[in-house]
Amino acid sequence: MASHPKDVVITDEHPKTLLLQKHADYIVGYSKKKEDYEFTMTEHFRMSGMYWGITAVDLLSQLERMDRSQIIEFVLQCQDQTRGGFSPSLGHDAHLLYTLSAVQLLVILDSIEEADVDGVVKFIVGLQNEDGSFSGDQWGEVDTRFSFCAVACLALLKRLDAINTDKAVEFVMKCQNVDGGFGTRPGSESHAGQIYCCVGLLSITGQLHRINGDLLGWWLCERQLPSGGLNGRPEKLPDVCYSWWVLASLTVLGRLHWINSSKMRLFIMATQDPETGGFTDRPGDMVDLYHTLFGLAGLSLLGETGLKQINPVFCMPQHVLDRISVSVQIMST
Ligand code: GRG
Repeated sequence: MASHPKDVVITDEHPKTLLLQKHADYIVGYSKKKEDYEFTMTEHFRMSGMYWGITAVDLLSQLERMDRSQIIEFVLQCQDQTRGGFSPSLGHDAHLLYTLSAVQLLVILDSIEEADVDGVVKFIVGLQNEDGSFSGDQWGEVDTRFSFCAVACLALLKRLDAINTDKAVEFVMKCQNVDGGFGTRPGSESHAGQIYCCVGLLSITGQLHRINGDLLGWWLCERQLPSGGLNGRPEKLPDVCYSWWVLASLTVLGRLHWINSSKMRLFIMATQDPETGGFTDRPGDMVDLYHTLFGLAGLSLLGETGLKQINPVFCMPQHVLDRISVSVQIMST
């Protein structure tokens, strides 16, 4: 029996150690099965799927197994020649979500100069609204996720001066709640994913002093359930992806040690599928690339042996950010 109504039970049957080679084989295999049902059904977010896979396989030190030139060619084909942004797949519309994934992929693969960088900057600049917020695309939806995507992209391209960063920060601050967390828009409920985006934006822009680290750190630690897993907001089930959104935020706040890391590690380990490789949201479910990246990335933050170090703001291997000399602010405690 779970000791909490919205929790899962971890048993001795679940994996306890990192099945590193299984995960590398799962990701490399996924990229080769282009006729599969699952591959076809993920076309509408393919660019992000590729970023999840490439980042994960680099954390596992097996990037050389991926077809680098094929990936670069795909990414470049997805840049909208008129708008400048990237679409998730050929024939889809450009969006900030996939523009960040595309820029991350090109930076990881050391080929950003092959893209129309001025076009990307123009696309992002055109999406900033008068109040400092960002729309995701031409259709206008506003979300703090898009603020993060815009600022993270420009930081990677070293073109942050192209937008009004003061206004971008002011908008994010308007999305902060009395519990210390952040939501999608002013007045929206705090959610760990949005918190990651807002904390990341404030880190990139050097504005972390605007956060009450103790209050937000407390809210984030409250996400840990008796199983060791984390949920994204109160009364919700744990999901391994929050081992990224929450642990990365705590890392930036300088409070990662506030979490019970041994229980966290066991929960993440239990979400591995020993047969197929890959990670699931919760023990026993189906694996996918999204949960595989965030399971591995969470373990990397916890210092797991055999994994490369991940950057807590950009969710990219740290060696890549060192290569391009992009650094982030971490709150001192
Ligand atoms: C570079 C890693 C990276 C990200 C780019 C898109 C983005 C920036 C961040 C997304 C942050 C976010 C909102 C994550 C949450 C994703 C998620 C599990 C949403 C599900 O929400 P609900 O309400 O799930 O369906 P819960 O867990 O609350 O039941």
